[in-house]
Amino acid sequence: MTSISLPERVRVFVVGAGFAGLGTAIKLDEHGFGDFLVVDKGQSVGGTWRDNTYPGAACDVPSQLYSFSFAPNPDWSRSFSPQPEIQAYLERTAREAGVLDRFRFGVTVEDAAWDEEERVWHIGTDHGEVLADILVTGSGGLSEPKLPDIAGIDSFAGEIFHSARWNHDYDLTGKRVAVIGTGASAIQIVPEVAKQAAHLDVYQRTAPWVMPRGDRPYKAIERFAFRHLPLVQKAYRTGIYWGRECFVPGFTINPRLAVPAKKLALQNIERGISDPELRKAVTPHFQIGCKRILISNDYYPALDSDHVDLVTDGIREITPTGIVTADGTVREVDAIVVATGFYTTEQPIAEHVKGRDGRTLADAWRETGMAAYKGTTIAGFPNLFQIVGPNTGLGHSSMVFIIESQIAYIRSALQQMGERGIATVEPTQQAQDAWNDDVQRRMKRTVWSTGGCASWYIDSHGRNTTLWPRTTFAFRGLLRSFDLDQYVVTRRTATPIPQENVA
Ligand code: N01
Repeated sequence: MTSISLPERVRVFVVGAGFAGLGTAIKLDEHGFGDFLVVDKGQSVGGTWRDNTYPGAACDVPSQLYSFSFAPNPDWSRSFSPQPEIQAYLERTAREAGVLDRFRFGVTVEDAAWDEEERVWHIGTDHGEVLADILVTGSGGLSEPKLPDIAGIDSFAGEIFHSARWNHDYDLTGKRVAVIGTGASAIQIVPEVAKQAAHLDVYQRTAPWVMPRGDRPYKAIERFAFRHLPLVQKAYRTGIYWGRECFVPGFTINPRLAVPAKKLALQNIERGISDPELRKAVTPHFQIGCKRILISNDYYPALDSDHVDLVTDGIREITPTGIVTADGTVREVDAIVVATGFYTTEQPIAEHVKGRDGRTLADAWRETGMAAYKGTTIAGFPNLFQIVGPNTGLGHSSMVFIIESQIAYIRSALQQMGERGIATVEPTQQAQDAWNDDVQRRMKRTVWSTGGCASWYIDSHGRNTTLWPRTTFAFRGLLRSFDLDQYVVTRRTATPIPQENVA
């Protein structure tokens, strides 16, 4: 173990140094709450953008929306940013904000338990324990790779790795490669691997909808304007933001509004693929929007290449040398890229966070699935704030907008706690239930529920506990300031404050 020193106690402990943890640190610092610690098991800021380094990794949300509102990036080279640019942006933003002295990298949080008597979080890490009044988790909804439960997967003797744990030491040039999965990661990976591999098999379980990617390099004049005329960049961002919000009714109210998108996606198939059989095999059988809509100009042409095969028969097993499909066909390969996604509805961190009565978040969610108040705070877990918590995900716009809304809510909570001498806040069960009832009521008519697909948005109870079923500005409005009247609070003297006294 290297000698990383952690403070014994901090006011705010933040888990994760991605957009969520970094944004929290910057905003807390700016508002005078400098007594915080951010830890991350990785070696730098960046989170998912640090971990996903696969060839072709890029953002499918426009660059202009994929930055903090308070730290615009004039250096984007394209309208959709490649991963290295996003990572560089996050590293630079962290440096310039002057907060990195309170970050510790290479530190893994092992557990966190609320001590009701002392009213403090005991956070166990692989570098010792830290006490904190407030615990903020920014560990991400897409951080734990999910390996498929395929018979014999452990017996494969060639090279095998997950898309989020790319082995850059392994050269795919001239190899026989299999990619399992056809989600957002796979469709970025396939065209790049196809350029290198001698042969590529793409294992598709469900054909996704793939729209054209309106990506282009920024012109010199645009880049000049972004650097020297900040209002121009702001206007770009605002225009893109509102354009994207116009998609929301197509997801949440009437999927027929998405017909033009479907037409574009069908044209994308026709343009990219010449073989009628292959066109049929990649045409989805569910409503567009039910699963995340993907964007690519080179995925279909890659599939159409002579040395690339799309395999649609289910996988029966993996042997030491290849993959066997349900029809008994054996395809030998040197390497397998597993692009099968992440744990989303059963977040691994939930097993490690223990609330007031010693129950973990996973225990609290076992019966009902993930649930929180405003996607951020959870009954039974005082002074816990979860960024990108239940029902905060988006299909149409930037998660950075959601993250900033949650950070504003947390900051407002800290401010009110300080001003009113409050030691702990915890949402009432009633407030949490009412919030989730409303979310689930709205969810019923969305394309995610009615579109005829199985997706990672839906948990084992059949509930969509990942996505936000309204506009992002509605979310922001609801989290604008901390609504103390929906919380059980205790004063620093340990005497509960009657609700009528805190509103
Ligand atoms: O993962 P996924 P991902 N046998 O879960 C298939 C974000 N992201 O890493 O559709 C065979 O979407 C599975 O098949 P099916 C984005 O939010 C963002 O691609 O379930 N196949 C599917 O095809 C995205 O949604 C960017 O039938 C199996 C694939 O694996 C999220 O990350 C870029 C299987 C998994 O797709 C996750 O994307 C990339 C099995 N046993 C990703 N198990 C941005 O640009 C699963 N599959 C912002």
